[in-house]
Amino acid sequence: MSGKFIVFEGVEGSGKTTQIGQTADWLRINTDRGRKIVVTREPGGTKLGQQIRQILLDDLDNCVSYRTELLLYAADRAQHVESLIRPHLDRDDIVLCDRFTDSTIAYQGYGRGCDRDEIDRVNQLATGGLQSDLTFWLDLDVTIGLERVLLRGKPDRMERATIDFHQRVRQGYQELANIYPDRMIRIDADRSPADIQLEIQSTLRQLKWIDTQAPIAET
Ligand code: T5A
Repeated sequence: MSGKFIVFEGVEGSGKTTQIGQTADWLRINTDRGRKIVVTREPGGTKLGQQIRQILLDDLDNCVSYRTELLLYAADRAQHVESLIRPHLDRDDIVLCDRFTDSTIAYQGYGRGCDRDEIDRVNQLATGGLQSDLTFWLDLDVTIGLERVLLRGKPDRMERATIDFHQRVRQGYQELANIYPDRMIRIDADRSPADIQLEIQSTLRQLKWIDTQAPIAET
């Protein structure tokens, strides 16, 4: 396996989707020619995952127990890793993923209070030990993120959780960033999308597997 796996994490509305799109466009121009850039997400990166995503997010009447929720995210991930992420990494592609295992630790662990050892075991089972090469944590005050999400329309099942829940999730990310400073990079997400993108590009330019001659794109 020689590809690279870059994950974007953060609370609701922190701008992950926006930044992944811009990063993919920039990488397509600025990495070695012929290197494929793949954009995917959790939950819902595969056909089966889209059905799991519907159960987890859209069905507001469905009372999902916390342990069931943990296992559904893990089932989505197992399918995603095996059928999409690993095959692309094996082909030397760069995979950009909206959320991965840290989301489970932050949301089901810190947010819901599920047991951390149980989460680690479930994550290990789902990923076979795959970890990101780099994770951008877009850090944002949860109230700002939720306001952005509400402006967009009706909140989903997770977005409807209490502010306390979302604050615990953010705290979870903070603790993960403290524990894994080499793999997890905090990005202040309370700035314009253009400024955030410049910092992401600047970080990627310092990595050996990006063509460092490439200029930072004007955004
Ligand atoms: N989950 C997921 C778990 O509980 N456990 C798990 O293991 C996993 C994998 C996923 C949900 O599942 C949970 C977490 C989530 O609750 P989702 O719909 O994929 O659901 O939710 P998010 O990943 O949070 O995606 P969102 O689309 O809600 O947020 P993004 O992608 O972070 O933000 P984005 O880019 O869509 O932007 C949101 C809005 O803000 C604007 C955008 O234009 C958009 O309108 N915006 C900005 N506005 C001002 N300044 C900026 N810098 C902005 N950047 C974007």
